[in-house]
This record gives sequence, C-alpha cells and structure tokens, in this order.
Amino acid sequence: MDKEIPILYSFRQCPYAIRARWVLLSSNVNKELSEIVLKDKPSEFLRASNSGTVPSLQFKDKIIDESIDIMICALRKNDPDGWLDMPEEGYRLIAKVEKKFKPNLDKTKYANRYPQNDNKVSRYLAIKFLIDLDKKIKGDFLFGEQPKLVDIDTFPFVRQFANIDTNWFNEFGWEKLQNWLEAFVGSNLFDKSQKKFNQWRPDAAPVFFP
Ligand SMILES: N[C@@H](CCC(=O)N[C@@H](CS)C(=O)NCC(=O)O)C(=O)O
Repeated sequence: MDKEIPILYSFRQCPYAIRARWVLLSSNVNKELSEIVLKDKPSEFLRASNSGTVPSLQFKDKIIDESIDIMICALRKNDPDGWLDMPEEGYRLIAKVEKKFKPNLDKTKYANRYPQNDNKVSRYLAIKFLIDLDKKIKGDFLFGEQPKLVDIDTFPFVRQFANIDTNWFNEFGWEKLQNWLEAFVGSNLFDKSQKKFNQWRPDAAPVFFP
C-alpha cells in the first residue's frame, strides 16, 4: 500500500463506503476513486470485484471487497489515532452491528422491500440496539474519550437510521448517542469523506482522492 496507488470503488451514500473512506482518509492512503452507480455498474468493476459491492479496494495483485477488511488493512499500515487499540469487545460489537442492527435498519428504512416482514418488530429491535449502544458510550465514545474502530464502523449505520426521520430520532432523548453521532457527521473529516464525484467511466481520466 506504500507506493502503489490502489483504486477505491465507492458510492457516496453507502454506509460501508463511508466508513472505508473515513479510515483511508485518516490513514492517509492515496487512492484513485471510482464512483460507482449501483444501478449501472461498469463491467470493468464487476470483472475486478467478485462481490460486485462497494467499497472495494483494488491493488495490482488483489482486491479487498469487505469494508471492515479495507479499514483494518489501512490501519495496520498507519493508525495515527490508535483506532485499532480496542478491547476484544469492540470486535464483538462490530459483528453485532453487521448481523443484528444492519438487517433491522434495512427492514425499517426499506420496509416496502420486505412485505413478509413484521416491520414493527424490526423497528423495535433496531431501536433496542440503539438504546443499548447509547448506554455503552463511556465518556464521548464507546471506549472512552477517543473513538476506536468500532465507533467508526458503526456511525454510518446510526446516521442512516437517524436520517429515516431526524425529528423522530431526536425525540428519543438519547443521553449520549446524538452527541456521539454529531462528533462524526459534524466533523471536517466527514465533509472530506463526502466529497462528490461524477459517475466513474473506465475511459475517464483517473480521479485521485484526497
Ligand atoms: N459486506 C460488504 C457490504 C457492502 C455492501 O453491501 N454495499 C452495498 C452498497 S451500500 C452494495 O454494494 N450493494 C450492491 C448492490 O446494491 O448492487 C462490506 O462491508 O463492504
């Protein structure tokens, strides 16, 4: 990763891509960014990425197509703020976000895509997860005064949930969660990570980011 400039296939609004871009920015990994429109994936991207999902980080000899692996790979090279210095419990929570919270978030946000599902149950379980998360915040973040990998991993999904209906979300009267979320979405790094790019076309000149 040191000299080679990898290509990040990304989609601006994708929560998985947001967390990958966030870490790549913090780790100072130079990259080319190819903005993928999910409904119009170029065949070059599909040939490169087995999963056909964003984010995918392509090197000359390999491609990483899981956002958590992209984050860990970048941080193992350069972790200026010690985000990997996290208790084992953080990894358990990362798995829970993926396996428990994200499915219930999707079933709440995109309820019409799950006609067989009892959406009230999914919404309840998503909120229950957030109530527990709110209680876990010690200091400003999940493990104290500084964010760790799990905070970065989780905030794009909490943001997605909050954005379903911001007023409704804020009415919960979270003790800590609202400020925790704001610490990310109100930051300069978030602004940088949300820079807009035109849809990538394989014949266009490469776009470097940052
Ligand atoms: N487990 C993958 C999931 C990535 C993912 O599902 N990304 C969505 C966009 S948010 C995607 O590319 N979906 C493929 C599609 O919609 O065709 C990761 O963590 O990177």
